[in-house]
Amino acid sequence: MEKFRFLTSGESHGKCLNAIIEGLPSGIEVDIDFINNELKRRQQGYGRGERMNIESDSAEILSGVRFGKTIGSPITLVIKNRDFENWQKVMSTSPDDYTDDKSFSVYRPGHADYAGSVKYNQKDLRNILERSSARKTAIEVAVGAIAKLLLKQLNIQGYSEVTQIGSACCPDKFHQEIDHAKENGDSLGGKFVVVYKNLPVGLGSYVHWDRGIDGRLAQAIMSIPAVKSVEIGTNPLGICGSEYHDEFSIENGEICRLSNHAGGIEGGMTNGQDLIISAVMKPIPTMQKALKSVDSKTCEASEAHYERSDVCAVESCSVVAESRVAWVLANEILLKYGGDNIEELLKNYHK
Ligand code: EPS
Repeated sequence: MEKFRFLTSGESHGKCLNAIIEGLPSGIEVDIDFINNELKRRQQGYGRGERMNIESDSAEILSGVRFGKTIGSPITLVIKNRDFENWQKVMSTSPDDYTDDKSFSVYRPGHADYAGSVKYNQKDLRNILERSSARKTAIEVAVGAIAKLLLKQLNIQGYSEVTQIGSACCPDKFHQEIDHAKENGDSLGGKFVVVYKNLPVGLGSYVHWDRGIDGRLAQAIMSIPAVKSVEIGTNPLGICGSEYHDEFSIENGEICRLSNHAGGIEGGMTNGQDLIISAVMKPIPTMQKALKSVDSKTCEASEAHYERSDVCAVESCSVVAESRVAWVLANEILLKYGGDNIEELLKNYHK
């Protein structure tokens, strides 16, 4: 069920990225500096490629906000791709501008190239790369920033942290690990954790499979490009039940827990503890080191296509995941408490 919904559009080297959001209450304060700071956070992180020196993402709000507050109508967001200036001909929408400059036909293992080209019957793999690129996560973070602004009104806030890069589990070693991969023309993945605090009890439900908030969160994070696994709370493998499950106690008349292995979710519902989700990102599939591949035009063996890319983007990915969790939480809050305006939502929430 969706209350808060949106669509995005835009290609990596196209003119811009766009979003239309619908279903947010009126009266939410929209702080454009906060949105742009989130965009800046997503662009940071050691191991990002040259593209990040070209882009300096900022969002423009085209509708749905007046004098700094939502007015209940659909919100339109746009982020311009600065790099478009260098790709105008290549990304033109007009048949008169046809060029095969920047076209490629050798699949990159691990990317969407192969399945995407079969599915959409495209000979030029550029047509697959452009939308499958993680560039689109920029506009998703702008949408997430607005969801975060709604959550902030309820004093719900989150953060994320990178916990592993390649084989290094200690931040002191992260840069070294990335430098090493870069020297070898290779790429690296890693792991991160997202935490949200001060959630109410009972977001999501156990009554039907598609209403569990754990499933919804897993879908939202798993579909970030390159994410391969999502985990909620402590990985329970090898831990017996008596050690894993979070025992209850009473302190000053309040029901408390002695641990939080469940990561704040039991039976598909938030239980009032901190929400803790971690995810693993695979190494980026575009890399200088030549992987074995096939040229889709000649059907002959070839080295995989390479173009400018990042060496490691785990830090960015963690910011994207924070945003996606914010969408899911905002939707669940609106489903549970309702409200067409912020006053109504706050009244229902604090009842
Ligand atoms: C990406 C390839 C690189 C990344 C890009 C994702 O872009 P380019 O091909 O232009 O060098 O920098 O990420 C972004 C542009 C971004 O804003 O995060 C890919 O193929 O997924």
